[in-house]
Amino acid sequence: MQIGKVVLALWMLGLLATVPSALAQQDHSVAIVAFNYLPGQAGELGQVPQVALPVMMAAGDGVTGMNLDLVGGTHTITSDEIDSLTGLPLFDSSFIAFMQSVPVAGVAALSPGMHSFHCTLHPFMHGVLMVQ
Ligand SMILES: [Cu+2]
Repeated sequence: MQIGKVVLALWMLGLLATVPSALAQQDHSVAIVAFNYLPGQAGELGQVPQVALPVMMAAGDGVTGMNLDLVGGTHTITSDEIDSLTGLPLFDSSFIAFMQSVPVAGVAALSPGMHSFHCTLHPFMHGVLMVQ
C-alpha cells in the first residue's frame, strides 16, 4: 500500500510527528524522558523522536502520557489554559508515575489550534499539542 510505505518512510526519518495526520481518532503518545516531553505514537515506544516537537493531532484524537523518566520521577501533562467555567485546566493527566501510561483527560474536546502544557511538579517542563 503506497500510503503505508510513505508513512513508514517518514517514520523512519523521524519526521512523522511533524506531519499532520489525515486519520481521525488516533491515540498519540507523549513519552517523558529526562524531564522532556517526546511526542510519538502509541505502541511505538522506543521509536519516539529524540527532540521535543509539538504533538500533531486532529480534533477528537487522544493523547497518552508514558513516563519513562528514570531520573525525574513522577510527572504530569497539564494544560496551561484554564477552563473559565470549571477553573480547571482544559486537559490534565494527573500524576504519571515512572513506567505508567495515563490517558490525558480532556484532550479529545480541544478546539483546533495550539494548546501548550506543562508539568505541575516541574514547571520548567513544557510541551505543545497542535490540533488541526
Ligand atoms: Cu515533571
